[in-house]
Amino acid sequence: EKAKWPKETVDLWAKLSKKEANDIETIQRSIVHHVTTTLARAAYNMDNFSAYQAVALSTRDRLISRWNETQGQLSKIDPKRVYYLSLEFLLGRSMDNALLNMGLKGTYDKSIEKLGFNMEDIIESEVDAALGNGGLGRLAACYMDSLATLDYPAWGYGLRYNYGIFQQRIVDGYQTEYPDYWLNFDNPWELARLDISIQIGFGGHVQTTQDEYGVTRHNWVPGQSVQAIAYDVPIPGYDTENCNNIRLWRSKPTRVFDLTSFNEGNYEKSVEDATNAEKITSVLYPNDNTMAGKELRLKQQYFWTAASLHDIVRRFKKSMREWSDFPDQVAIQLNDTHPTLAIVELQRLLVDEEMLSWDDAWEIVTKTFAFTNHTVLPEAMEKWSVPMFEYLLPRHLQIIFDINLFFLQKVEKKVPNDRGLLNRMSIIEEAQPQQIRMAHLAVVGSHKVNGVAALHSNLIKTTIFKDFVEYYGEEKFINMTNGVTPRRWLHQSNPQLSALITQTLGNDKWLKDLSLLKGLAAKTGDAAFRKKWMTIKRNNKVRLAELIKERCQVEVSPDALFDVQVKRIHEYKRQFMNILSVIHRYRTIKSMTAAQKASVQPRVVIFGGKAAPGYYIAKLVIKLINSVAAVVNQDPAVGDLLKVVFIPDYNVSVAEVIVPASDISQHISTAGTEASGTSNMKFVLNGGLIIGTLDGANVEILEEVGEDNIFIFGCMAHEVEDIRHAQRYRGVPMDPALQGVISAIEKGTFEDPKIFQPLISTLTVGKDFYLISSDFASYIAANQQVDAAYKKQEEWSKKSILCTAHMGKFSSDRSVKEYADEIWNIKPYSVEDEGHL
Ligand code: CR6
Repeated sequence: EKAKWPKETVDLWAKLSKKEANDIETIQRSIVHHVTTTLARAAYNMDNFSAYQAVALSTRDRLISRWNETQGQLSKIDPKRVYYLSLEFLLGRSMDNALLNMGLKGTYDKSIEKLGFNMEDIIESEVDAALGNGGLGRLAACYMDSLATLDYPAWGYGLRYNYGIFQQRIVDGYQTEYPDYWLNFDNPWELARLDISIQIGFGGHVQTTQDEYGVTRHNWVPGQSVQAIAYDVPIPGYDTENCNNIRLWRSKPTRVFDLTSFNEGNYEKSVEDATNAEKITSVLYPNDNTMAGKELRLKQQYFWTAASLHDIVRRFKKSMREWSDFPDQVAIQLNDTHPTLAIVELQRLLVDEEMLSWDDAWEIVTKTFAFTNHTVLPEAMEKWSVPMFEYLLPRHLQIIFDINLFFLQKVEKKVPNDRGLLNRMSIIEEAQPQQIRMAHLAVVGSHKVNGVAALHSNLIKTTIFKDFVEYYGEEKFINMTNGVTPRRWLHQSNPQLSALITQTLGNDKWLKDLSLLKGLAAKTGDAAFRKKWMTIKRNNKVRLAELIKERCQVEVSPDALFDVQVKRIHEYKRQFMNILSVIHRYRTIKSMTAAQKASVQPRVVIFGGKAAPGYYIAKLVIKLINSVAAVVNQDPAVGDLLKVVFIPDYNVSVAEVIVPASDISQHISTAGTEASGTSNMKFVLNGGLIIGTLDGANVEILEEVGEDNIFIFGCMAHEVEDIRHAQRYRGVPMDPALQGVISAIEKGTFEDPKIFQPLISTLTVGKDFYLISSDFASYIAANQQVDAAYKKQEEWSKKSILCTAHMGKFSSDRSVKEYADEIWNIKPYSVEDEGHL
């Protein structure tokens, strides 16, 4: 089209599509323009929320310019791209982050202030985009920030759920769930691409024919279809013009399909089918580290992987390259097993639709995909029942059986006559009914498999993937230790500390090279610096105390030690052990004389986190925490020596207040169960010490900060099985301190003890699967060391500074660079760098 335009038209377009200026007046104009036209409001009936909307729209205009520029330049260069497939992107709020990353926060601050509003209030009006459960979803969000910041050509692909993770309210101490209506008001951070719509089939049957050469061809004829509509979420990098994309799919009924039902004269059925189509992307499954096995979840997985692959393949085809070039243009990272069907879908497209031979197709597939494993917990391993799968995806089932057949034939050739081995390695589990093991399929269909922390990556090699390591060799199984973005988790959430660090190091380069934080280590001897450091921590504690007052109606002193455990509620994370130790602390204080009490270190124990709605035991833990809090907080014998709070509805924006305010945080999973953890990194980055087991990334944090700056306790991963065995068969008695705590609960110190009986039962000898009893004594001792260390404030401030100073390794910039170099083989392209054009 453009070729036909006269020169003056082309010039006019070029002139008018220049980027907007970023001076105060232009920004104010754009805000007022959005107020008066987009929102159709007048200045006199503006509230904080409409001010937020207008500022968001003005910010978005600037994001879109960068997005267009980046994507336009990249489609010309057409470099190898990485596609990050994740069912969860836990983005949280966008406005503050977008302004900081684009370097516009200061200008917007001033622009807004003169228009009669205050930035902080406006920021508070934004609702979180909560399209994730916990660590896995937030990791995807941190990786997107780092990929954009480092100028990597990368796209995320996910689902646009109408409802994100449920809202949690506490009623009578119990968790209750409410829907998360995050789209009730327009979402300014997305662009609907109504022109990008892809048909996705389900069900039906497979036609088998012979082609002219006598080759058998399979053609899947779906029984139903739905439409996938694209919504794009721009992701700006920090201190770069580059702006990447997350494409989220929304399901809609197809026109064609509506017509079929209509022609059959069944209007009601056509409406029902339409509603069913929309259901696919209606809700995020609220399970963290557990598999629910619901049909709708499988539909989500196929809908999303098929739409994403279609999009990726369409982009590849524009370049007119050979199919064998596909892995040189495309890397696809599978975030856990959730997108494993993409492996099968690509094989199907190449063999059934593009007519490649099975072997050629399979070589392309395995060179393209790589797989990240995030857990070893058996209850989290995805398995799909074969009959259900066949009903939804008959052709894909055939392909999986073929992949498995060819794979097992090779195993048999390498290791003959070992039926046990074939059974263990098979993608199909011979159960009643048969099950598809998605982790095995992901390993077989990928060229690299990684764990998310050193300990975890080693563990998967000796447990769930042991046979695969022996078959493929060590090189396929690697470690990529998780990381977090310092932009959101320090610069944005802890602005005072960020400013102090920049001032101390002389510039803000550390925000793009976190290893520079080590320059802070030299400052531990500087008393004035230490004072500034600790004043900032106290300011952050005051801010958290205000949030606690508002949400829990409890007054806490910012001079007490703030002890935090915020994360999903799960038995393996042992919030139960934490609250039991709090009861122990309570009983100890109660038994003290006034003189003894004078030397107790005051502590505020802060909990937060959601339990999966169907996870009965986890929900009881929340109830116990709240029951203990109710008794402790009003006991005059305890006063400020101990306070306990459960902050409801823990999410990303609440974490941004909690993380900078912690003195000590708890990362106390049974060794070998927490694959990595990422909040541990965020707390230490903000000068908070941690108490933890030798699990996940704690091990590497210990290596970096040194044993004087971390509190480690409990058994090691390799000891766990022996301890369980001893408990079961040698009847090891319960820890005496723990016994005392249990008796107190059973005596009714905290509400009707009958309520907590199922919880207590998990501890009785032989059943204490998470080893609360055997770790209890060392846990109590470690907490006493924390108290003693905190009393020496000068020493503590040095530890706090050293913690931050040694966190360089845990930037997600380091993580994505390792992925880019060792798995994806992609290079950065900076959009300003005209040399690439
Ligand atoms: N639940 C791990 O449990 C890890 C994240 C991100 C988890 C956690 O230790 O830090 O992934 N696993 O790698 C899964 O979600 C399966 C998580 O968030």
